[in-house]
Amino acid sequence: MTPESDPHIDIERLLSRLAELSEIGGIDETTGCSRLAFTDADRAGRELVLTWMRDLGLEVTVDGIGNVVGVWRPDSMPEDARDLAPVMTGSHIDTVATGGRYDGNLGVLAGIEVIETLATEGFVPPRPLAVAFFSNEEGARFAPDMMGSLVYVGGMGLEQAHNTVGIDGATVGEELDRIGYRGPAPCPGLVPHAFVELHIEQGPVLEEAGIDVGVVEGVQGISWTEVTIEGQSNHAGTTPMRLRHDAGFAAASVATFVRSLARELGHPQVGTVGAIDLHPNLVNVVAASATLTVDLRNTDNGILTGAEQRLHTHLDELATTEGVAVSTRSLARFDPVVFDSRVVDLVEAAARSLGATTLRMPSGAGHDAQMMARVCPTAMIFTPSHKGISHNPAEHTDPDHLAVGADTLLQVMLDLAGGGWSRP
Ligand code: HGY
Ligand code: MN
Ligand code: MN
Repeated sequence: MTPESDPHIDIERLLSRLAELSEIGGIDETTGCSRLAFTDADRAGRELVLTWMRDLGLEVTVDGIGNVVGVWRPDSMPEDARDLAPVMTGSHIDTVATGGRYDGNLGVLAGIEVIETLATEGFVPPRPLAVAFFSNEEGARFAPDMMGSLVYVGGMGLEQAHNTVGIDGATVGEELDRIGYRGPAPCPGLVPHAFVELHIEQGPVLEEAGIDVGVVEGVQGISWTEVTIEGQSNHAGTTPMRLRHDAGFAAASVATFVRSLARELGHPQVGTVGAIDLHPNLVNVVAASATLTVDLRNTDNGILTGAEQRLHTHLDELATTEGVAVSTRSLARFDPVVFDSRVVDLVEAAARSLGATTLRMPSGAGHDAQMMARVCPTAMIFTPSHKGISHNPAEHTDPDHLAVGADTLLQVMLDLAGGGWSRP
């Protein structure tokens, strides 16, 4: 059931907040921003979004890893409804170092916008609504990704999360204390009645197909591995090729192997070597050591597992042929996730009721929704990404697509909350 009139979000207010938030950690001459998890920029972004949540009258809680949940229980909500599990939306406001203004931020600000629209128009939901931002979704500074929502659903213990050491040597616990976000709310957190996340697609599918809204049926599997290669530093000019144990060459060979493996397995397999650190990283020294990361993903867990095994076989062969020592550490491993078909159907119906074209699809990127799916009925809504660009300051989505995505979110939240809406 939906209320007598169909409310619509205020796109100008949403655009204005997206712009204002993206100025925190803003990247010069772009619309992008850099707010790695638990940095000062992340703290500043949190403060701004919390201000919007509190101004809206949400009951805000902060948990032991800094996840923030704002629950809307309007004063006129009947007593027996106030303690019902909320319909929750949300995403993340931490970004990668070359972040765009929409990745994660859209889902959080659209959630605030939906509640503000309903509150302004005097709607009283039959159960509470909530909007959350989860800590460290990107995992770029502290692996794994989706760490905050993983802790929220009980998939990782708080102590293990707090002891996680980042790429710069700091720990999550130290940084949470430094920015003042080790909160008192318990983990695992409040289990919602249902969860729905609005997010940009971050790929080319919707725009190439000319589709307005992605109806996300699930998330592909993710495998992150840190590879450490110990060779022997030596003189670049005097050391014959036959005597080298070159960690730099070995690292480069892993990168080319990952690319050829992805090509051989074919779509949707993807493989990325995103970080390579050489030591001593000098022009005239054969590299002594290398540390690199390998990101493998596939919608099919069997193929993904096979790709991981092929990687390890390549590393073993490399150790023998190059005479280097190779060690690995898993940074993240999440199986593919299938969303609740009832919520997926609601997303499709809601978008179409607004006149949007829709396409059912998997998510290539990881999202907090894949963790929330462990505890409640969950699905996602995608909006197109211009030229499929993301994790890049040039990330862009047209306002019309943002508006229909947010209105779809509003409609799905109305539907998930069930009938019995009232207006005093
Ligand atoms: O890595 C991901 O898919 C997400 O951006 N955390
Ligand atoms: Mn994201
Ligand atoms: Mn991201």
